[in-house]
Amino acid sequence: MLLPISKPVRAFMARPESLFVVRYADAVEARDLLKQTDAILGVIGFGADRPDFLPSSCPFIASPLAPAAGDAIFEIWGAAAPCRPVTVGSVQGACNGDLAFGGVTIDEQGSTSLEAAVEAAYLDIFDFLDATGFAAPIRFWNYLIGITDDDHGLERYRRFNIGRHQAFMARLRQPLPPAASGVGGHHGASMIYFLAAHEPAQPVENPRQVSAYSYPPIYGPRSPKFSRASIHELRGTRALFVSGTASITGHQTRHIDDLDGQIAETIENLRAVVGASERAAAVQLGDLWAFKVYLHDSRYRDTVDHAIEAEFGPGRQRLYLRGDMCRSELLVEIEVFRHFALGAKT
Ligand code: 3EB
Repeated sequence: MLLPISKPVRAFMARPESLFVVRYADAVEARDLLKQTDAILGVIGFGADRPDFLPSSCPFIASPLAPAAGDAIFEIWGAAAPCRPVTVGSVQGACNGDLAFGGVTIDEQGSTSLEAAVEAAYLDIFDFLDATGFAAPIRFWNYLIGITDDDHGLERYRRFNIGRHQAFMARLRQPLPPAASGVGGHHGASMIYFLAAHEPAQPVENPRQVSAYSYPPIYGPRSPKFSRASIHELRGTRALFVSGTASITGHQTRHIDDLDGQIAETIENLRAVVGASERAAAVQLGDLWAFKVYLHDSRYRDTVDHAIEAEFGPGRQRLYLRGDMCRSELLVEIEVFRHFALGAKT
């Protein structure tokens, strides 16, 4: 599938090639895609356990979130170069020369508290990164069961933030955390998955929002450690990860009980952080946009879809998931990955 292209052809190509891509595929498409390539970093299942068509060497992790409608969806991270599987402790992943992927289940049964379980999971991730030589996480996804549930007087998301903070303080070897999403689900176990590189991604903030890592303590004893966006740059190609983005300005939730207001504010925030990212990146960012949307209620799907299409144009990949936001007043959260296509297919 990924034939090398000659140097002169490369020089005339208008757009760079990507080092990695994402595909949101149903089971039929996923089976087909996986037949075509051995360059898979990892697969995440939404509403699905590990599918039988997945080669045993391919990392897979089941998400607690399910699609907002329809059958199972697989999030497939493909790479420009073949990947080898690697397991370090509780973290299962894969890597090639440029990138690593990993996934870990948060072991609450084996821990005294959620924060201890989250800290242990993140410490395992840092062990994986040390063992594989990938110093820099560039994107995290955190999916938690019962994210806004009370646990002995402290909300589970707030306990999650304590555990993440502890591990980042001890082991994160860069001044600012990368982009992330933190969303609640209802199936199976809480989990974290991530992408990593050899050099940190460039962090970008949203001028309309207080940095999450500087949120005041009204949102919990430890702030959420993530940047609003990460720009990953390597050998002339740049990808953009926009964190989960919602109807928050400053640090406050806006448009409570107003879906249209929240969608408009969220899109305004996306526009602002994408604009800041384009200014921060000296060269072009990926022209393929993949949207992942978390919905408090699956019935919001068409409304949000029309808004995304009106703002960003048709033909963009979109994955709609039923998810609980980390503030119960938030009805919708949207993340984006912008990338280029993999090398020319002939
Ligand atoms: C917010 O802006 C919404 O805890 O990793 C978005 C993205 C949110 C990531 C996280 C939380 C996280 O605060 C919530």
